[in-house]
Amino acid sequence: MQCQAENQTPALDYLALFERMLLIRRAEERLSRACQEGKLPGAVHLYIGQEAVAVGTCSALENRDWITSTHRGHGHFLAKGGELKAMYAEIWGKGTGIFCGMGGSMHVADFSKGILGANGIVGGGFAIATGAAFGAKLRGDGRVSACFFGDGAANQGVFMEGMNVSSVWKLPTIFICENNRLSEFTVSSTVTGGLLVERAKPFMPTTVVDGNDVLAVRGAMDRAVERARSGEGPSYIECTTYRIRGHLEAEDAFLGGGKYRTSEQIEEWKAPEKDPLTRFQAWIRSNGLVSPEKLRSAQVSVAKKIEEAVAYAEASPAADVNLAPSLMFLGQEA
Ligand SMILES: Cc1ncc(C[n+]2csc(CCOP(=O)(O)OP(=O)(O)O)c2C)c(N)n1
Repeated sequence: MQCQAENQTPALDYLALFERMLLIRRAEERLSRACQEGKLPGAVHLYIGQEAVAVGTCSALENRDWITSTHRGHGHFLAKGGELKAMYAEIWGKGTGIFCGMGGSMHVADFSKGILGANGIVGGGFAIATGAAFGAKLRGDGRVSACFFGDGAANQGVFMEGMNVSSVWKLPTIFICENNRLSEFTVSSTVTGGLLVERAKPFMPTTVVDGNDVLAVRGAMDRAVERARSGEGPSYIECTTYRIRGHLEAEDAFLGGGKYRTSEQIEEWKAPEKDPLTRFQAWIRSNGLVSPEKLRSAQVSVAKKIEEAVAYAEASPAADVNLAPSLMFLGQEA
């Protein structure tokens, strides 16, 4: 399978795109290992197989732009410039984590990078992203607000509310559906009527792209960002992709031997011509866009970064449980 290079910004940094996808992949493989070793205090939902969506979209955004994420949020966090060490420490439940270790995997956020947060509430990002877009519109600051959500989340009513408000007020919201065909332990087509893209069409321009092709995603995002910044309003981008890992690590314990997909299907999506990372690497190599040496040194530097972050998380002090009540009442003291 080829990567789509049409409508691309000439100045695209292919190595940076590759490195960021690689960082997300390797960081999550390491999380999987840590989970199997019993080192993580909470659940992790891995993003492996969907990296091209986070990187293709976030690479088109500026630091000041907003994103809202999902329960499967590590890729979004890292793609938008979140710090790996702070994310790992959070997932390890340590005081040096981005939320002092009190939130875990489903609450990684960094407002200074425009990351409004992962979210354990399926569909929780629709209203937050729309609100951030409304704020940008009121201030006229030119910021864009990108909302990641899964095909399962598209069955939440607030999806329609977010699209409606974004449409009538011409808000700079970009709805990014990661259609990985699965919703927890359910095949989405068994619980979803019609095509998701049809739900967005009455409100805004829509596009369905190959979500495992980082350049196709980037091209669609560039057009949506341009439209949002110029005040024309929202866009909907549906990225077709596939989740390689289970809904969450330790899925087998939940399923108790039950199955909701075949191993052949997983293997099919892991194939080099479908996998977003190996496919993009093959494409940049065969087109002579990045030298094999640079690709090798990217592998080395990413591996080093990950081990440093693991060491940092493991050496950090545990979260201070006394923070729990003060965080809870923080908003009520004012
Ligand atoms: C409001 C709400 N309902 C149900 C759940 C349980 N739940 C967690 S993830 C999930 C499936 C989400 O599917 P999708 O939006 O397609 O995201 P994906 O897991 O495929 O990334 C469900 C039903 C939840 N966390 N929040």
